[in-house]
Amino acid sequence: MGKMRTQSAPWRAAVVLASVLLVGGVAACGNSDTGGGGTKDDGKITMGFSQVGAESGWRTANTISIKEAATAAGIELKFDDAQQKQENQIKAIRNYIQQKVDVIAFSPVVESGWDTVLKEAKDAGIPVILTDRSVDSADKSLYKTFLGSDFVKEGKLAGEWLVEQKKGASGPVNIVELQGSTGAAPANDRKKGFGEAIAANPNLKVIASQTGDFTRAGGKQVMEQFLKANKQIDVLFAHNDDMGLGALEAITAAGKVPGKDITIITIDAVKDGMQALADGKFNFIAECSPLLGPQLMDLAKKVKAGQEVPARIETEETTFTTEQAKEALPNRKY
Ligand code: GYE
Repeated sequence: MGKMRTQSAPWRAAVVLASVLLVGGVAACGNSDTGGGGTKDDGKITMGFSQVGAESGWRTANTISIKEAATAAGIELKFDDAQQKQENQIKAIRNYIQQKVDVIAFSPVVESGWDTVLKEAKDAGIPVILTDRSVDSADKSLYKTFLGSDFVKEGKLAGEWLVEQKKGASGPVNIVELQGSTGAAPANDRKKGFGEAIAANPNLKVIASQTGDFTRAGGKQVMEQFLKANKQIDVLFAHNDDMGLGALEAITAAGKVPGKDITIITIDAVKDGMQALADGKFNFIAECSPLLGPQLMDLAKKVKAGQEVPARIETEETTFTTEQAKEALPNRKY
């Protein structure tokens, strides 16, 4: 089916018609059902995907990756942007259940409160794949697999780098933290990992920690407050690049030099973040890859075919210093 994309329009119509007739014939023989929850038997997989929103550069790259990979895999994608609201995601998932899609995939905006709707999907026989973020449901049978990063590890890598940088510090090192969206797995986990790592040096103290909602505007606004309320800020740990980029504006406006007066550590490594790191405005980034599309489509095909998939698939990631960012930037795709 994937090859059809290269056909010209009249040809495409003819091929579609031919395949409808063909599939109709196969369906009449009653052997075209490959499992999954959908009742359609045209052989084509339909995926309903509920995205968090468009809050960051990471999210934009993730959405592009998913849409491109669906096209490449010949999977029909129904896509919904939840604008960072759980209620919108629940609504989208219920729509997908009603439409009897073959697979539902989503990136949960927050960790909690999914059991009811996931149970509805399960009862309808529609498999669910979690991508990017997980849920805290105790019942693991509510979803087939979770594809995404280890956020605790990302926070830990950020903290460990700081511990190493400040190992000679004799006095207190004042850290402010820009958290991701309240209740989101990457916000909870990055905070945890970072906190655990910096506990190695009692001089390192988080003096203020607040959500900036993973957005540039949020990062800027909260950093302004931090700067007003705290005389001495030595380090900023932002849970993503976008909040760090927003904070740069607040820091510069306050007459401080980012990357020098205040050490800045972020997570993601999207292009704008990597540029700031290469320019010496950021000092360290722990990578979080948004390019989950191809793996997700692969999993959807396996799940639909009734194959076993691992319960957890972790994204491979690295970290970047200024020197490493300079090297990596020219080939950075997103
Ligand atoms: O780090 C942030 C985005 O869930 C890993 O969400 C994702 C996070 C990412 O808004 O930039």
